[in-house]
Amino acid sequence: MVRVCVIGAGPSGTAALRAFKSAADKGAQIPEIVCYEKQADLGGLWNYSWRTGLDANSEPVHNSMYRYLWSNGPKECLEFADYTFEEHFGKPIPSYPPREVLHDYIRGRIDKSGIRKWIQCNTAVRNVTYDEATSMFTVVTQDLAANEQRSEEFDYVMCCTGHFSTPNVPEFEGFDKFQGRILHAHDFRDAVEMAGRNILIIGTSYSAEDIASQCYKYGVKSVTLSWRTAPMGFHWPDNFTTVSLLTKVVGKTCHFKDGETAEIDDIILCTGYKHHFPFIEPSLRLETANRLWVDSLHKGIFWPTNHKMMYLGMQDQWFTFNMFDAQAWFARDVVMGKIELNNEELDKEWAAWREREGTLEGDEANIRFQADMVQMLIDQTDYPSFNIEGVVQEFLQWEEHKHHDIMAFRDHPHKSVMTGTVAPVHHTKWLEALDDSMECYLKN
Ligand code: FAD
Ligand code: NA7
Repeated sequence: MVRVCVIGAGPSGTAALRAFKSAADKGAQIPEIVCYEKQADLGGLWNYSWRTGLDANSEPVHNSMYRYLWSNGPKECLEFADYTFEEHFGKPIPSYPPREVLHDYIRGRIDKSGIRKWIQCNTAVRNVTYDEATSMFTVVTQDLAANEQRSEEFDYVMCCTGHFSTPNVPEFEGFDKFQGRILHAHDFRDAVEMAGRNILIIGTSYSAEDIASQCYKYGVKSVTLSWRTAPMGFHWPDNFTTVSLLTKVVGKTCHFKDGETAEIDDIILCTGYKHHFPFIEPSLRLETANRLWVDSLHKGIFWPTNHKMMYLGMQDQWFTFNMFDAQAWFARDVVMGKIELNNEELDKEWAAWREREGTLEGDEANIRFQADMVQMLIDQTDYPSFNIEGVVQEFLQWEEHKHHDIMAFRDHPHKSVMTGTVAPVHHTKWLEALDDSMECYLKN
């Protein structure tokens, strides 16, 4: 029997499992699926851990999410087309759920389809190699509870281990003598500890924007935002200052490229993450920057010289859960022989997407690029078709709300293209909602 190894049970890995189960539900003969997950539960980054550094099994902590994290985009833009929020929660819910609510939603789809049994938790993949002679992969795993290594053979491997977990940590002059705390966003957990402090944030993307907002919500004294390429361009509260790139630190004084200075207690490096797959043999290992059209991968999924090696969810992300689904359904159909891939055409197609990526200017063009990628994939599978242009419109409204008031965009309701429902307005404004438990969020 054909065997498929799925590495990681986050949103991408569980999308792969769901894709195969959906084919089985329609009567297809599916391969044997084995999913290895190093954490104790599924959900990937949405499976919160208070830990930083190493976990209880001495593995690097995967989690990069923080305690009071609420969705940074409307839930209507990530909704599964085959399992809506309304189906899961039994009623419409507001548009920007906290972490715990989204984790529950991810788990709900897997539990409903009865495929948790395919996931082996507490099992870390250590090594993946491919043998040209047998056309098989050997996957070496470590059972972290029993502390035992095992080796198994597979016909296909889907790497779904995410790429927002291994931090990119630059060093600036004087860091070794800084008289405060320096941490990367990956290790940021509780905004309450920043109450009353003067913080410096380096970076201008999602982590910078959201951690700065979190710290404001929980009582930070001041926020200094340092940019390298361009500032974020939002209307920040009065205790925020935007400065150029950090050049050096002397004691607690931070110096910036354009001559500004600031007295800082804590420095938070929101400087992004690395695609890091040390367990994949070098000849099949994805190396790419965080971008919309990643290096090498045909269709954004398949290793160019060996299509049996697949990567899901490796793009920079506007679309998330339903994009992973689109990739998973497509990858499934390649495994099951429903879609054939032609190398020559794929090389040309890859180059055309890369060229288009190079011409993108502004958020709308970026969102539309990823929307077209999702459309290209779902057009060829039986993933429930959904109104992708409708999702783009929700994204554009979200952008407008953010630029109008960065501290209030989460108070707006959005419309689901899956159900047609406009979300209810949450009972408490985001800035005042300090209890982010699922129980509190779901209260009418
Ligand atoms: P992950 O969620 O990272 O899951 C990968 C899984 O692989 C993990 O469970 C991990 O334990 C497992 N794994 C890793 N290595 C191994 C190994 N060697 N062996 C076995 N298992 C392994 N997206 C949104 O849509 N909305 C948001 O609001 C949002 N907020 C975010 C906030 C932060 C701080 C970050 C970092 C990301 C956020 N994202 C958000 C994007 C996020 O990447 C996706 O939502 C999603 O979690 C990606 O799913 P994934 O399965 O590809 O990767
Ligand atoms: P991103 O989106 O990859 O952004 C990384 C940021 O880090 C970006 O603003 C970079 O600036 C900046 N960066 C990287 N290296 C440096 C150095 N050396 N100096 C200064 N600035 C630097 O990562 P995020 O963590 O924000 O977001 C990842 C996910 O987490 C995302 O999907 C969210 O949903 C949450 P640049 O523009 O390149 O100058």
